[in-house]
Amino acid sequence: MGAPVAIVMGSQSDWPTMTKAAAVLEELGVQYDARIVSAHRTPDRLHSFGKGAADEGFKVIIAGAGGAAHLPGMIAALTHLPVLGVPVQSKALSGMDSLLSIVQMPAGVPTGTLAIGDAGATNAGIFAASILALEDEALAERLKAFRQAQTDKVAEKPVDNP
Ligand code: RP5
Repeated sequence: MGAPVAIVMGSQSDWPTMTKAAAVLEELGVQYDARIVSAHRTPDRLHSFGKGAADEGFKVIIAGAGGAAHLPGMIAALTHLPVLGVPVQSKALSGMDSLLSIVQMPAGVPTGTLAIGDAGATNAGIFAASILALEDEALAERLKAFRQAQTDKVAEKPVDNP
């Protein structure tokens, strides 16, 4: 069986952000396939990816793009699979452009929208894992352990030089 998660991004320049989604999926033992699919520079690749994603065996798609970030919404228009959009932090407008491009989808074509930048990419990975965990008990256990370990790392009192 192929990877259940596709991580797609508009440009090579998005990878330093999107690698955060990949890293957390690796930590949770979830396979992914990472690809560059540009809504504007490779529209034919976008169309064939979106149309073929379910047949390829993907269950969840994480899509990250910056600036005029049409990639997540266009993929959502082409597939019934859940699409999690990551607004990549742009240079000119700090990712506000990316965020607004992804979040304001018309009714009927939902795109889950995460935070701008690294936190959004990490959370997209965790979110994808929690969707898959609905039907994967072992993954659900790994996810619970991951969350518990995160909780356990938070000290009750602050120190001067952590
Ligand atoms: C978007 O334009 C990409 O998702 C990227 O965030 C941004 C800039 O792309 P490059 O000019 O760095 O390739 O399509």
